[in-house]
Amino acid sequence: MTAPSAVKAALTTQSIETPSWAYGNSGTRFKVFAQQGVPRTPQEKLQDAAQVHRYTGVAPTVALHIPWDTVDDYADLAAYAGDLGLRLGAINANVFQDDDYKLGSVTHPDAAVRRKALDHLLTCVDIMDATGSRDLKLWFSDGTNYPGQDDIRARQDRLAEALAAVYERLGEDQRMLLEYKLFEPAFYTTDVPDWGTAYAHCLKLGEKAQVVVDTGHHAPGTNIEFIVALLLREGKLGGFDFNSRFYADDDLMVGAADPFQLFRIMYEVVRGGGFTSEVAFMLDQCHNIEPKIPAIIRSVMNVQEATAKALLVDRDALAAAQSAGDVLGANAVLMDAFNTDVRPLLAEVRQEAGLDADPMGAYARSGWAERIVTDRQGGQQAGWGA
Ligand code: LRH
Ligand code: MN
Ligand code: MN
Repeated sequence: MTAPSAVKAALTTQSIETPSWAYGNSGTRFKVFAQQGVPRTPQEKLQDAAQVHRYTGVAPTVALHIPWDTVDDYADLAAYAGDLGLRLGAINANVFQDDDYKLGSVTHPDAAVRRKALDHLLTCVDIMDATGSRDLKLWFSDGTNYPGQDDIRARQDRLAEALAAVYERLGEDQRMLLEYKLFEPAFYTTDVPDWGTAYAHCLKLGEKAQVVVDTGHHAPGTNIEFIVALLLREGKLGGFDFNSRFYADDDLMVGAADPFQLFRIMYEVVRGGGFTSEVAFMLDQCHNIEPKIPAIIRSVMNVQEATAKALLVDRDALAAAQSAGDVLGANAVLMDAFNTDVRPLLAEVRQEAGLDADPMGAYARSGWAERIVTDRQGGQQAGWGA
């Protein structure tokens, strides 16, 4: 096993970005269940995010979604975040919630709609300039529902054109992260359905274009850790949208459905040298039926637990077993780390950082949940069906 002190030191360098939309009400196409005390403004979402950071110590940045988090002055919002001990993180563009986008956004057959979508993406880069955000996260719902509906190849050409225009606009220290998703809302073709498509576009664009892996965006059974290993090898893994799923894009708490998969992913991150600020560890989740702030705290802890286990893997012993062709021995090295209870180690890491050993309990005792129920009447929806 790797020495606990080295694991602890590495853990203190990890940060996990929480998404503004996870703090608001959300649901499925069938029903959005309103919860009491949810934020009414982007500022109140930041207040809640500050609670997550306060009790975990590792969630200092918050991703915004535009236009869900529209404000008049983004520099002001960044300053507000700063006062709360936070920074604004990735800017998520939204070109999927306007009637004009029925047949697509940047791949739409009508040039006027494509222009409107591109203008939004460029506005998002303006916002990044104001907030100091490094990353623009691009996910396109674009695709078709019926064979023959549109020209698959032409849509790739339109996509490439828009991506190139956004890439040109990026500043020196800014990046664009291209997110793929197999299906939904398009059910026949999706224009960026998989890592290969995202990778091909990013490769052409250049170093500032990177692929983002949303763990809920694959076909069931896909070996996500393989994708992670490959993208890291190619220097093209920009980050993660973490969540977990049983069926499709369920957006459940990361590590809830399959903690072993999360461990396998984090092991490839550690193995591939991706445990750096170059790989953004972001959550992309919705808490439809559970209280939101504790769910996000739990999610952050789940990522930390998987990371701690991945760091514990005895890589020398693993390499020795692998080169000796010792199949069972190699597997045992990995499983030993996965089966280690890392909760005491993480409790120590927290205490050494001056935090409560038990973030869930500390938050529950803080009274914040009761306070927001009293203070915030008429909470806002996260974005879906708003
Ligand atoms: C698409 C997606 C993408 C969006 C978010 C709200 O399914 O994962 O990241 O920005 O959901
Ligand atoms: Mn996502
Ligand atoms: Mn998704």
